[in-house]
Amino acid sequence: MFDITKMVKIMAVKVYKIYDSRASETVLATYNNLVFAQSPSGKSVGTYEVPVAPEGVDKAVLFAQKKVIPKLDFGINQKDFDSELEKLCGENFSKSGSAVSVVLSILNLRISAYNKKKSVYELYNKNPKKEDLPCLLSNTIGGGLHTQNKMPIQEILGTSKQNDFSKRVKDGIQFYKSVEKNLNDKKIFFGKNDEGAIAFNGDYKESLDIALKSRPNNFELGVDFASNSYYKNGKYFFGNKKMNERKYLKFIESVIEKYKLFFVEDPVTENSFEASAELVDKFGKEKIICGDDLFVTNVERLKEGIKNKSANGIIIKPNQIGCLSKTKEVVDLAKSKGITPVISHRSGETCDTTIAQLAVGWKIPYLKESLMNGERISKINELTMIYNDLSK
Ligand code: 2PG
Ligand code: MG
Repeated sequence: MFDITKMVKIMAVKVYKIYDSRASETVLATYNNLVFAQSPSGKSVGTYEVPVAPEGVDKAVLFAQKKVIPKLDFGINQKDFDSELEKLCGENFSKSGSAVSVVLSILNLRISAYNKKKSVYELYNKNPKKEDLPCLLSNTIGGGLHTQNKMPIQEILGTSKQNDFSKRVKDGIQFYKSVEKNLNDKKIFFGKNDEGAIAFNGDYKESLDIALKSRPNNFELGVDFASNSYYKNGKYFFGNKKMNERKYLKFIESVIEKYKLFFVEDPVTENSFEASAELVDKFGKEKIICGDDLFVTNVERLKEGIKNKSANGIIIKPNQIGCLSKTKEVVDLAKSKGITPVISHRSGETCDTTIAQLAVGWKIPYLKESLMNGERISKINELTMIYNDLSK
């Protein structure tokens, strides 16, 4: 029999192939052209992440249109939605990939917010305060897989410790501009990389020296080593150095100390739970030793990290695990164990601002992003709007 409700739903929720900030194919989902969700993708990808689109974006979109959307109700309880979604998309979203599963998961949440006439963050945070706005970890000088230069460190990040969110944004921008000025003064040519971070052809020392010199007051430095990208067959190939794990750990410790890094992401490769624990043991009281490729927002890997005391920080990226409920489970577990969650953009981004909303909704203390380019600053602008609303 002709089912009118199903028909309406099919017409209302649509998915499209679109392009991200790197002009790579990704997915957009919309409900009546009123509610939107878009999916990002990474370049320095952990082995254990859910793949973006195993058979390409065209097939993923077709799969969503034919096999997934017609069977789903939208605007329902997020956990119920995500569990139905996973049944249709295959265990760990293996059939659909994360581009489709994440946009549909986000779309469900956004439809729930729309139906309740609320912002996404208000669905979770019943008593939001401007103190719930995150500190920013802003990628400012780039290397690694995101940049064509000789710097093995993927990201040099800065964070302002000021209480007021708007001052944190200003400090981050000041840091970026003062790096630009210091490079200009030295007549060093530079450009921008995948994430809008400054790209010049300095080695890691020149890059960290410039960062140290350009810091505003109340400002601290961090790095994402993304060490998977320079690890092969048991050795770390860092610039012109080739090191075994022991030697490499000593080297990392010296960099952390020399540059007073307060945030250190993926210093060791993705299966090195024990080596990472050594760094936590040494620095964990004052610094955040954070796992990204190590955990890939996966609750089982986080449990392994908790058992080994491998990290006191965890990067949170919904598309690594495929849906929002599984992401929230990881955030909740991390918080309950005193592990600091850091919600993060991907290097291939869109103007979707859901991670900014979730940062406030889930009370996540740090948001990792970059302050340049539309697809990045859109998250900061979303937080600025929330800040203004909560300041009234
Ligand atoms: C990272 C991210 C974001 P990508 O390694 O933390 O900066 O990069 O999205 O390429 O994995
Ligand atoms: Mg990383």
